[in-house]
Amino acid sequence: MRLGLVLGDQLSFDLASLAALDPARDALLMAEVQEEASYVPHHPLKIVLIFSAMRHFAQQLRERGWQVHYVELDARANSASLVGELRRWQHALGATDIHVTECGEWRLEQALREAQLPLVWHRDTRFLCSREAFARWAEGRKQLRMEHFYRGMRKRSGLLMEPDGTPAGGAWNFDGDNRKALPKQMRGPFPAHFEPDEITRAVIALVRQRFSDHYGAVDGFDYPVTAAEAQQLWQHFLDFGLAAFGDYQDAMAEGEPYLFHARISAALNIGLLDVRRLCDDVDSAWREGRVPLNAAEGFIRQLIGWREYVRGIYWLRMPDYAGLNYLGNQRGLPEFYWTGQTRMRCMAQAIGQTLQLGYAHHIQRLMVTGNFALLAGIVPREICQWYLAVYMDAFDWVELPNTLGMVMHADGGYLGSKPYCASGRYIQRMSDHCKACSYRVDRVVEEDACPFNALYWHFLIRHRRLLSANPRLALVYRSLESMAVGRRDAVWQRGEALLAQLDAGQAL
Ligand code: DLZ
Repeated sequence: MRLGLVLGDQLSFDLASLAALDPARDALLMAEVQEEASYVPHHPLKIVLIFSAMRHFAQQLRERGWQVHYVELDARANSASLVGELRRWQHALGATDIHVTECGEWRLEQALREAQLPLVWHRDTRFLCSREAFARWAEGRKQLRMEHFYRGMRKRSGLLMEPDGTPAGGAWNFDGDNRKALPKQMRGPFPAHFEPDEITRAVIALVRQRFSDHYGAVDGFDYPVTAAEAQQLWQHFLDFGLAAFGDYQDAMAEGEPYLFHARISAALNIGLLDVRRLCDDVDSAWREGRVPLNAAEGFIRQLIGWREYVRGIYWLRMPDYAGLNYLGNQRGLPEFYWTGQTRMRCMAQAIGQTLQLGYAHHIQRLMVTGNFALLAGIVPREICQWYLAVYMDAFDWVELPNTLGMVMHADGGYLGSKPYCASGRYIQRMSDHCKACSYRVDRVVEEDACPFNALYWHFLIRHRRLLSANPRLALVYRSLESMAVGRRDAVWQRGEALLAQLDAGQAL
């Protein structure tokens, strides 16, 4: 007989390895293992999501006639690793072949490939662009720009395209419309909430008992754990979120963790939703006049642009990519990333909601917690591990290029054409945090000045040699040059003092 492995982020009935097997003759293995749950200290909510969704999926596979060997974390013989479980079950069942679908993470795929098991590999067809197709696209190109990749994906898929082959609305990108601050009194739609059932409640008890040393709350779990529930979450977004998603996708507001964001990335990344169906739904919503084009285009760009592009880069460049540190950063991750205890209001809010919900949206990740790590010169590996641990949707293939490349510029601009460094002014423009902050965003060098301001200039000064020739930074380097020498020294000194505080283990 043959055995199929279904991983915790492969919970789709159309998984390629399932299609290759026969429920009448073959068996499946699913295993909750300590190694996967602790190679970084995953947020307890993320472990609940994965174990509960795995248990629900195993039940549904059995209902469809599959023989599923499901190993719970507490099972007596659990060997604590996926390789160990595969060995154990191959032996027990006398399996001749083990069918697996490409892993999301290089780490696990490497461990499986080195394990000397009779593996039969299948492509992960849940992505629109295979690893091979991306490598072909990348070959011979001087620069890999997301925008070029995205245009190709639009043409290939026909999404938001006119019959004559031009992009809908005459442009590929409506980003200019998508940077509005949230008007006062405006609130996002009420979030869709999924009450834990008996299976999820049992998993919550297990996680509470076994992972109490991981950062983050376990209470309040309300995520979808089946494809049907994930579909409800998606429909909720189509009905109430998508129309305003474009306009306010970069906005941040106190007490509004989700705003008009879909919150579907975790369900999508573990296989409960299908990217093609999501894109078709958004395309239809625009064609039927239910949502404006800037919202539809902004959303589809995230899915067939960024998401597929970062996965392509990951598989093209791993494992070397993970070790890059272009800016030579040496500072450890400040303790307040794990506690949220900082007087910087935007950071406290973004980290606080992350610890509470395992969620922050892309601008909080890029321009608040990410921007601070960039400006403060945090070792890329440390901040990457933090993102991988704390977010419900984080898997290495998506988190590493986003954090190491886009946030930290540690790949020297391979993925993004410039570092996304910004002062407190950006955060002030896009949020209401600064009004409630104990620092003053309109000051730079004083004791009570927003730390982002001096750190921004300090970053530009200390990396002048590497960054000043970048045409996208020409304007900021010109304003640095035009700063009076005395002022520049004061800004540098304030930056030095802030970094010294971090080095002394003090929160800002
Ligand atoms: C993230 C995760 C966790 C927490 N636990 C498990 C597990 O116990 N069993 C499993 O099959 N998968 C788990 N996962 C997802 C894997 O880490 C993921 O499949 C790999 O990172 C490869 O993409």
